[in-house]
Amino acid sequence: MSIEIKRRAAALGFAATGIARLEKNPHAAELDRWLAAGHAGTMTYLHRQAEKRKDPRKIMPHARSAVVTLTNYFHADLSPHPDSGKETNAGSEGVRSRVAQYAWSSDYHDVLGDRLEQLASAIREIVPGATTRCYVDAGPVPERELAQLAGLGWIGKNMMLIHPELGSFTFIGVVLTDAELEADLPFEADRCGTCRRCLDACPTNAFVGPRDLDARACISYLTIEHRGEFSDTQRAQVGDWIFGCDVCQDVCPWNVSFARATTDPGFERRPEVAAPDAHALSVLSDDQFDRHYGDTPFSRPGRNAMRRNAAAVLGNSAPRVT
Ligand code: B12
Ligand code: SF4
Ligand code: SF4
Repeated sequence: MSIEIKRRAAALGFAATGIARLEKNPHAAELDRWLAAGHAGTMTYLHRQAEKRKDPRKIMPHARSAVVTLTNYFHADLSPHPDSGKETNAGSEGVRSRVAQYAWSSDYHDVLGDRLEQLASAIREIVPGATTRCYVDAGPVPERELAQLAGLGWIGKNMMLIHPELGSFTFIGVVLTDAELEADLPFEADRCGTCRRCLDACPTNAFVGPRDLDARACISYLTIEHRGEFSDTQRAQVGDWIFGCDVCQDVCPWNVSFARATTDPGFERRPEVAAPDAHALSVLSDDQFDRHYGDTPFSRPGRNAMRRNAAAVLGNSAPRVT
């Protein structure tokens, strides 16, 4: 059954699929410690969901197995290190504004949501009577943990799930089911070794240590999850990132050596999200924003936060008067 499920997942376009038996999260203590340290900032939903993340069997009645998928979204662009002086995505006014690659196409929640539903229906066909539930990003599912348990890769020091042949520019999608499926072996090796490039390259020093990110200082959190205005410190931390941040993945040798451009038609590059004009974005009306970005990841922070981000990037690009 497991082999047939993986075959169907590959036919649907998933780059890799593994199966984990649902058990208590072996890293529940790490999650507790991370939350207690305040590293989740204002993402209070992570506190509310903690019991389910610590024991994913509680997410769905009678759940036994997790079918875990990876989808490659890499666009073959390793943005330069901020100190390298190399320019990227210069908009019409010559202002450099960067967007994390996972957002360069249509909203992955929609694309993968549909694809996971098709996989779920294949599972119900292969295992008659089985029930299923699909998750991508939203929901109380410890996705990276399950991917590691399903043998898909290890958790890097940057906290990303790294697949040994795909790298880390992947989305994780999960189908939970009450079917008893033959599970894969967890990926036990830690292939980071003595490397610490991601920790040293983070522009805001957001890593307290290996696999310990204080989200409050992470540009991804600031530009996507943070609500309200930026403090002066936060505005400066954002630098030229208008949405998300890729630095701790761009420098990872596993991406530099192994990541290959996606050929997935669901994740074709859309210029208006991949390289937005910060000036134009900073003055968009509600209607214009919905028209241009309603079906993209920019809709999560929404118009006001994106205008705030654009204004911060523009401010950071202006010559400083001393
Ligand atoms: C909240 C969140 C964020 C927050 C906090 C990030 C963080 N590091 O926790 C913010 C907004 C900052 C964020 C940023 C990003 N995110 Co995010 N995020 C999430 C979300 C919704 C929950 C993650 C979470 O629970 N964090 C709390 C920490 C403590 O839990 P954890 O990350 O699961 O870590 C577990 C393991 O590390 C394990 N563990 C600890 N020590 C050890 C040691 C070993 C040996 C092992 C095996 C395990 C282990 O214990 C932890 C608890 O179970 C997930 C989706 C989901 N439902 O899981 C997406 C998710 C993790 N994000 C994702 C992405 C793509 C990103 C960004 C790359 C986006 C971007 N380019 O801007 C950045 C990357 C930043 C980074 N380096 O982590 C992807 C990651 C895919 C992948 N291949 O890993 C996910 C899985 C969404 C998806 N479905 O694809 N994100
Ligand atoms: S996403 Fe950027 S800011 Fe966040 S931890 Fe990685 S390098 Fe640092
Ligand atoms: S940059 Fe180095 S330490 Fe960081 S995740 Fe990649 S291999 Fe691991």
